[in-house]
Amino acid sequence: MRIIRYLNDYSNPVVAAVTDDNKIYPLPMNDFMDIIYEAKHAGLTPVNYINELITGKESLQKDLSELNLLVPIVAPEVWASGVTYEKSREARNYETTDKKNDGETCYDKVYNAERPEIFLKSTSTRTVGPNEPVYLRSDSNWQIPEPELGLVITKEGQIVGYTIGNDMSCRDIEGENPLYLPQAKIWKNSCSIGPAIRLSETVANPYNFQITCRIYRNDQLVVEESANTRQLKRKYDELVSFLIRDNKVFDGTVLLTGTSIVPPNNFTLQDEDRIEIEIPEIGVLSNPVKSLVQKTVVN
Ligand code: DO4
Ligand code: MG
Repeated sequence: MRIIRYLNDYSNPVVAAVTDDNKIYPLPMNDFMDIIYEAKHAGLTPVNYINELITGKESLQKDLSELNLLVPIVAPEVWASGVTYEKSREARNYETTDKKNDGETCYDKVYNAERPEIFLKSTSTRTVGPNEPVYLRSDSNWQIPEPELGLVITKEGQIVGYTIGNDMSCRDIEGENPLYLPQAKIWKNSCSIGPAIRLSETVANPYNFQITCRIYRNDQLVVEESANTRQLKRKYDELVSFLIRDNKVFDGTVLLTGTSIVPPNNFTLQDEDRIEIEIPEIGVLSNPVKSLVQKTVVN
């Protein structure tokens, strides 16, 4: 079972459950976390609670593709893990100019260290949902999407759902100096999540999500790559435990788990590209790409 948010015909946000046969049931809650709170209060699992609510109810007479989908949760903060896959370590080592002749880079070290790399990726005002544009920074010439599994957690660190995240990244800015990480990772619309949250109790093995990224330019497929969460070096609970340690974390925080998909090194995103990230159990997160460089109009 998945949870979505969409805008109804009166432009009001609605939270809804999507059952395994793709039927959509609007729910009487304003927020994903309300489902978790109310199910707990009723002594039921979220799925059993929703099933009680929707039994005998009419489903929406619409297909998912007809809905104006929103971020599935207005996450106060999105955090991200880095260099959790071998592929990411290779890509970071390729782009960094901070090379060591005689030993490990900071990326080799963090890949092998007990403490993972965890960084603040986004806040609700910088995070967009399905079909909203992700932006390109005006001061970078090497920008890529990072397709990642996102964990939706409570403030105690319980994983209550899984979503898809795009950790938009500037390889040249981070490659110039690892201390530029916040600028390489955070700007307007540099993070997207969605299109749904898959309730964790409905996932048999979260270390077997197949993630596929497709990038289209002028409607032509220019990049298509896949990876699987079984390649992850860390455990989800391990990443969460470092995030919540001595930290104030909000209910509904999203923690991205790192990328194992990196487009070819000569690839950079362009204005009007379209990025699709698919995890079959969750859906397809699709975002157009818009440049923040002002176009000069020549008369
Ligand atoms: O070290 C920089 C961040 C790497 C990252 O975002 C990832 O591995 O997904
Ligand atoms: Mg990343």
